[in-house]
Amino acid sequence: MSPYGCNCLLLRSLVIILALISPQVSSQQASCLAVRLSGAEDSGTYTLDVDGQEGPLAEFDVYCDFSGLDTMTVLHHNSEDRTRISSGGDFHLQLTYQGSLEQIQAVVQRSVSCQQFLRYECRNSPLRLAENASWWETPDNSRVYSWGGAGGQTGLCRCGTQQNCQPSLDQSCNCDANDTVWRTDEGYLTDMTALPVVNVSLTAREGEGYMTVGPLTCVDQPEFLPNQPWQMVLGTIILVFAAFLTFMPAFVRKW
Ligand SMILES: *[C@@H]1O[C@H](CO)[C@@H](O)[C@H](O)[C@H]1NC(C)=O
Ligand SMILES: *[C@@H]1O[C@H](CO)[C@@H](O)[C@H](O)[C@H]1NC(C)=O
Ligand SMILES: [Ca+2]
Repeated sequence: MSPYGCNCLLLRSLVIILALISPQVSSQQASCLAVRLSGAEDSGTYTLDVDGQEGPLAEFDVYCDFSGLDTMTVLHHNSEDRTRISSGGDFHLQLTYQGSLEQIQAVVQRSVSCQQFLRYECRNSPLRLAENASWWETPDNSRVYSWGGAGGQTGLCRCGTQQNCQPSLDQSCNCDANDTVWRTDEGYLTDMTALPVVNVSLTAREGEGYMTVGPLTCVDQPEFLPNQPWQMVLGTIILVFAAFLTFMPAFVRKW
């Protein structure tokens, strides 16, 4: 029996609802969202244990971005600067991430979406994706012959999927113009089964260019962040109801 002398089905239901809505408490958070829900307000580097204490993956540091409504996990690598490529021949950019590929893939798997920026600036330097002259590799070492913004379509850059490459609309990439004008092929890779990019290769290169590969950025599951109107309304109703139960026991006893 409760202090109110009722069996308090309502009160018990309330406790259960509150428990479901409030953030889960654990020693090491599994995601940036969990860090945020535990009260952290400032974006910055936080330590995650993505698969929890029982899971085999070790803790590692990520950057959590709390600046927007979406909670973003940013996974940096060692080669985010724009890399100048002046000599011909083969070019290979190997990326090393803060965290192992297993840890990063675990973040990807628990995210709603992930993206990674890929840009090639070129002068007299075609990508020739359809001829398998350029590609990037996935964590399981498959080669992807598709550039940023092309939605994974093989042999194409973004302009190729939209048929608006310059100067000729039927090119696959702007860089395939292979002329003396500086051109750019860029966009985001978004295929969560293929990310992160582990390396980028250009073979039998000509001309000059710059390669840029951004960090991997993932959006956390929204779960119960009170950022949606219905959650705020529900939260308010529960608070008012809880206050009512606390301060008006006499009234409650009649229930
Ligand atoms: C690109 O242009 C250069 C010189 O303009 C030429 O030598 C080269 O063969 C061209 N490459 C391709 C793939 O067409
Ligand atoms: C690209 O990275 C993968 C994984 O680290 C590695 O196995 C592969 O040899 C690399 N490719 C090249 C061309 O070095
Ligand atoms: Ca673990």
